[in-house]
Amino acid sequence: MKTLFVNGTLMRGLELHGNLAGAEFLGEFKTSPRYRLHSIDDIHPGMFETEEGGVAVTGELYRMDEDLRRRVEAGEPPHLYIGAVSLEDGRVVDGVLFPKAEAVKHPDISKWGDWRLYINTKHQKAERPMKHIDAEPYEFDFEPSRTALVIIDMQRDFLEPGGFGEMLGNDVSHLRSTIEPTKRVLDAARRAGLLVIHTREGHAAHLRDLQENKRIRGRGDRTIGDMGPMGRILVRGEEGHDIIPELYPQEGEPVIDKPGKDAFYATDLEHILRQRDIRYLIVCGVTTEVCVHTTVRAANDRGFECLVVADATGSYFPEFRRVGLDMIKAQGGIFGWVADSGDVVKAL
Ligand code: C5J
Repeated sequence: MKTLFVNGTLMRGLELHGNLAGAEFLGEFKTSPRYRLHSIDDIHPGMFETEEGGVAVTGELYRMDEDLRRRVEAGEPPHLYIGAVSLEDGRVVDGVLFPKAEAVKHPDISKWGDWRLYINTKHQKAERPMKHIDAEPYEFDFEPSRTALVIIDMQRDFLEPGGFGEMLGNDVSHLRSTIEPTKRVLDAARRAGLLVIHTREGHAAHLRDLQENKRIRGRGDRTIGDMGPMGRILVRGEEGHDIIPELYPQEGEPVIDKPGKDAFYATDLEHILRQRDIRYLIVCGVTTEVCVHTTVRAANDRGFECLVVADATGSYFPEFRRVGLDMIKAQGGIFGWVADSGDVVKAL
């Protein structure tokens, strides 16, 4: 089933909506005020996204099956831009918009007769070209607008000299070599407008979200919640728990605080991805065989197509990194794809 937003209200039952016959009316909705109505005396309202100003556009939401949606779209004018549209209730849906450039060329869109705006969850191939990354076991095809970069646990305690990881006797240089490639992928993703998500492994200060098995595992002198070299170990808000400065999240980039290895477990990661209709994940981070692997496996079972960036993931045990990557791409990509950062950046 697809959800479709029809620009303009109170049109139900009118001839204008003939091709919506059979769709289920869900109610009236408004866009967040970032759109400008483009119309001649508001008789034929269309809209395009604006940088500033703009208004909330009211419309009706319909649910329909794939066949009906195809029929509705077949009846629409060509050259419509498909892009993300924000609704007032916080959802972002993909939409068919009147492109600004076209709006300038065609000040009178009434030449298209009973033109109207649809916002729906369908993606028009011509307007959303697939991109390709040279990857293993074979080319990774993805739609940039449905792709998120997920950077796993690039936290000070894991990566920095003097942190918890090093305190346990690990050689952090194996993880630090991933910083530069990850930064290049991050910069490219930001430039390409991808959704960027960061995760951090850790627990609330009260530790009520810390499973006992995790707390006692390893039988070390110090464990999660105890004082470590950079504050309480793996506790949110402590210095060591935070993301390294080189890859620090920008405003608006979700940071997922996860109590487990799997970034989907006890977090709103899946909700955030579904809300943006994300289907493809480009994954960087540490450590390859623990949080990266666990998250990629969980994502794969949820239907996401995952590509792990080989030189942007690391382990304290280089052998585990190598085998971890082999396991992802084995058997025709049983968990996903593997590519180098250079190829990812080139494609983005
Ligand atoms: C992560 C860990 N992030 N190795 N954690 O992999 O405990």
